[in-house]
Amino acid sequence: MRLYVTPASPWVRRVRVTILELGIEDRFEFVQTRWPHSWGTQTVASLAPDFLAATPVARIPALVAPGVTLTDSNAICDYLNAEFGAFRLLAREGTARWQALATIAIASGIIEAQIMRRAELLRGEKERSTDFIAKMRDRQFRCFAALEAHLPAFGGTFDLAQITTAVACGYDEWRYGPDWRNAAPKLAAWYDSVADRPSLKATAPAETPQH
Ligand SMILES: N[C@@H](CCC(=O)N[C@@H](CS)C(=O)NCC(=O)O)C(=O)O
Repeated sequence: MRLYVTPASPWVRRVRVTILELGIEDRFEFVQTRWPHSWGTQTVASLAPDFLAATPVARIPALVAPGVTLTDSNAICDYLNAEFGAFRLLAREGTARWQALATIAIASGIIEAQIMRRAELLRGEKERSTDFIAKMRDRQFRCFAALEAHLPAFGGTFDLAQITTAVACGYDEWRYGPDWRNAAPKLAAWYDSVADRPSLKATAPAETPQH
């Protein structure tokens, strides 16, 4: 299978952590993508043809697997969990599934806000909207605080709900610093308790190579 990646993307990271937690990394070719800083507001003309053939959405992650090509980390994680994980990282049905999806939706809301804020920050100082940046930061902190109520439901398996939550925490720490911890001190303590997992260590965020 071929997975299009970059180490800066939290959406990619949740897929890469899922792959490592399932122990199936030897089945993948990881293809590094390159993005100019203008990606947030302009069509990137230099994307490789094989990447565009895999995903007309032109976003990472994208997975080319036997018989199916998937764009979007949710679909990819769903696929990996079903095909290679026997539903170990996300229940196939029932209350456990809906509880996990409730957590994933909030953690994903954080990641969306983080990326939109990043795209806005990459615009010139005169073009960027400080209101929009503040709105995204408020959303991040509100969702981090809300996730504290989900902690009691976290079980012994580092599943997709925990993976997505940890990735959201890790991205905020890397890109925006430790402020998120003030919004959610109990969540920060949980994050510190899982941050040394090999799957998280091996996928620590780093800047995307540019053209
Ligand atoms: N909902 C998608 C979001 C993917 C996404 O936005 N990826 C970003 C990188 S973090 C991207 O490729 N952005 C390029 C662009 O928007 O042009 C997912 O879960 O995979």
